[in-house]
Amino acid sequence: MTRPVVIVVPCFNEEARLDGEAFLDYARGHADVGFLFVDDGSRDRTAARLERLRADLPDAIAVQALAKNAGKAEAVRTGVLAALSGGCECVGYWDADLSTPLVEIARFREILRADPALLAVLGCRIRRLGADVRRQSARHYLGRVFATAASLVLRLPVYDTQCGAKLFRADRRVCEAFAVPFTSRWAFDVEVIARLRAGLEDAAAERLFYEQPLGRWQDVPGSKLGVRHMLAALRDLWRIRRSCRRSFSVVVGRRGNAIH
Ligand SMILES: Nc1nc2c(ncn2[C@@H]2O[C@H](COP(=O)(O)OP(=O)(O)OP(=O)(O)O)[C@@H](O)[C@H]2O)c(=O)[nH]1
Ligand SMILES: [Mg+2]
Repeated sequence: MTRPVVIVVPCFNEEARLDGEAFLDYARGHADVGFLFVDDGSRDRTAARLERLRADLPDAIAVQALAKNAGKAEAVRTGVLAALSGGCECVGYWDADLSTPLVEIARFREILRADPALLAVLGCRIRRLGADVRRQSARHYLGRVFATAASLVLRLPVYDTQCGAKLFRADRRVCEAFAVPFTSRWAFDVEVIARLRAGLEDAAAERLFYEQPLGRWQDVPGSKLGVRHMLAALRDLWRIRRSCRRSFSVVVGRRGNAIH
């Protein structure tokens, strides 16, 4: 598959949730966008469903299978590296449940196109008038606590690190950010941002990212993430904070004032 925009879709036991027609329709209508599904060691019939999709539209759909369940972070990383080595212009990842509708892909790409300094466009779930963004209250408030902690760790005014829809420019810095396995299984999105901003002054780091408020986002039933995973993500965040302090210290040294 050699389309300029490749969207990696990590799939773990998605047999019941996967809306194959939505992906096929989008790929048929957008000749520049292809999908790379990474089957993350699923134990249901996800593999067969993905193979059928690929056979329907082989020039737009590819499938990569991981022998064992490795978690979303590693599934995404494997897919992103494969897409980058295939020579795409932009690579992104998108949750298989289509909580974020595929129509946002074109908008994300336009934003990257319009500003050559940007490396990444991040979907941003803001409940506001004129947008149809619905999250369960408990998940919303837990998510706000996490996102606020993440923005302090990253020293960036990022509103929503965890949205499962992101698009990156195929750039050397992006290759490097995905080159090494993430230390975090549940907060890897934060780690991607931390790697991209490492060694940069805050103002320079801010120019690499754009958060796009989504027009629509819905909680799709069947999420496999619970409170246990949220706590694990907070623990991961703590670990990322410690490694950030090491990499951000390059900036500290130059400015001569400590960052805490
Ligand atoms: N939970 C989980 N998801 C995985 C894994 N590997 C890949 N994924 C994929 O990661 C994506 C997100 O999973 P979900 O279970 O929808 O997570 P969620 O709780 O809805 O997360 P939000 O949409 O951010 O609220 C889906 O595309 C999954 O198929 C894994 O090992 N565990
Ligand atoms: Mg989901």
